Amino acid sequence: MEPNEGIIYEYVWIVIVAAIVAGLAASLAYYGIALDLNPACNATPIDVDKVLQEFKPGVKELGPGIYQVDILAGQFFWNPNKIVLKDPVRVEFRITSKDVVHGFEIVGTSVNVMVIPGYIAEFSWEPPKNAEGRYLIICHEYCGIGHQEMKAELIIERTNTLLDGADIDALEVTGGDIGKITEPTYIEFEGVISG
Ligand SMILES: [Cu+2]
Repeated sequence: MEPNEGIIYEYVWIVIVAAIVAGLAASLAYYGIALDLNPACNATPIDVDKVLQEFKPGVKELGPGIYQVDILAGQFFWNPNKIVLKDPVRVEFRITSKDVVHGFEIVGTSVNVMVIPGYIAEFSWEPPKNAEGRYLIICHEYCGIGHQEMKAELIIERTNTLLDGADIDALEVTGGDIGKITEPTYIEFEGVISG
């Protein structure tokens, strides 16, 4: 083979590789721009007003030591972001998201649940009897640029009045010292997801 012939083959390969790269880039541009097919990283369009008609974030005491905690998650907050529970025996959580998937975790406990827009995650948690003080709540699903700032706190106060009572067996918490949690169920909001 002549020396020139080798250089021609080099150019041919450069042109072929360049054509493949250009073809891939053009197909990405075509799918993204012309067909509007993009990775599923957009926020779910939620009718937040409709959600808030049914869902009021906050803490309700249902009975002695029994709490219902309704939490709204969003980029990048938990509402409420400070939860105070006195002598909790059982906590009924209801959590929803107004935009993307978040992850609700009470650090150091068994509470770790996905939060999905358009759905209420319902589960209950029996905090361990010795749980007391401040617990950090974080988001454990990457949800955007402010994800690491998505924090809240749970404060468990103990007066021991419940524990001093005769009905101590009723307060027995099983499942280790991180608390017993039920499997979350996801209840769909009717007609809040648009498009
Ligand atoms: Cu997050």
